[in-house]
Amino acid sequence: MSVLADQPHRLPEVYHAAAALEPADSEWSRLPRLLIGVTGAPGCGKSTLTDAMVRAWRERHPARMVGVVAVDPSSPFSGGAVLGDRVRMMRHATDPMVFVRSMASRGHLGGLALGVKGVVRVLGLLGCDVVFVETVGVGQSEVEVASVADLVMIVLAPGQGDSVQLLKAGLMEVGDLFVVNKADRPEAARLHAELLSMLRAAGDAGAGHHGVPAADTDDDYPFPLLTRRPGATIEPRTFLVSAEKGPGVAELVEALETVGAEHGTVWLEHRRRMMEDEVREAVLEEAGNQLRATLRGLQADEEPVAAVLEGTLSVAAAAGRVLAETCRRQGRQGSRTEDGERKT
Ligand SMILES: Nc1nc2c(ncn2[C@@H]2O[C@H](COP(=O)(O)OP(=O)(O)OP(=O)(O)O)[C@@H](O)[C@H]2O)c(=O)[nH]1
Ligand SMILES: [Mg+2]
Repeated sequence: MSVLADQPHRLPEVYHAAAALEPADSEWSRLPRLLIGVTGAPGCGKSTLTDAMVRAWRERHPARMVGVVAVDPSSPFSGGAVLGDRVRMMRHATDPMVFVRSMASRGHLGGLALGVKGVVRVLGLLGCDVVFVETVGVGQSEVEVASVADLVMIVLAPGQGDSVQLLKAGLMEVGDLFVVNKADRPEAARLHAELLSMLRAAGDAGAGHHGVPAADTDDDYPFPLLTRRPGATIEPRTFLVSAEKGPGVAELVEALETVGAEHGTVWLEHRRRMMEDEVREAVLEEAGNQLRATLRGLQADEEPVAAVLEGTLSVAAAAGRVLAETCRRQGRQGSRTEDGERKT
């Protein structure tokens, strides 16, 4: 308790330690009940759709809180989206049951995934029932969004390249819910039909072969097997909606709710694994920071660098000494902290 009270800056450490020590009753199980990643090409309507889903969710459950994490790409090409997102989300600005948090990223989630996880957890602790994480689908981000969400929603819209390109981008493996948006446009129905037949064909080809890499497909077959990302829990489903005009949104939200109710327990297991990964990442990062701090203090004429230069110590042995020195310093620091805690 004293760490929490006296050293608030150490809160993240306390968080990680609690997750590692008490997995049966810790924060990973208090994450939002539904954690949905929303991704897709720039301009396909992710923000408009998220906004519509938030509204529909609030109407269904007036007493439940909703969170939105909008990962804003800071790329000059889509920089304008930042303001657009904020303006659209302003609709919920006066709704005390909706929390919106924007985060900047340079084109993809990358190292930001850790930050997104943290924000999602805080939203869960605040009591958000459902959290939507919106990321622009460029390159790897749709794969990365799967590492922070239970369900990955891929948004498509007519006029954004054909669906064959979609397959090449590897989206098929990642998506759980494929939403063709802008249904009010005439080309949307064709895109939806195409997508459906591709999913069916890929599913037929892949039946009984889940997990087989796409490279194992029959060369004559135009579509790769429908392999799924690790952790995928449902068979992919498609939807045709108009985020702006409304049709289809209620059905989509209904499906989210049904899937959430059916898969909640499976997701808990998935979340536990995500949390374990997070602890591992955090430990490695912290160890790296401490080792770098030790290295910064080393001069070229000091041990063990000098010994390596003189040829009396191997590089590997020098690395071992730096590690030992780091542990020694940490030990000293640790005992000081404990003394401090005992005194309080
Ligand atoms: N016709 C039509 N236009 C839509 C629909 N949904 C969104 N749009 C329009 O599509 C444009 C992009 O919408 P956004 O919601 O900003 O798309 P986004 O995917 O969040 O865009 P980025 O965040 O920049 O990647 C806007 O001009 C919207 O008004 C729809 O259902 N029908
Ligand atoms: Mg957007």
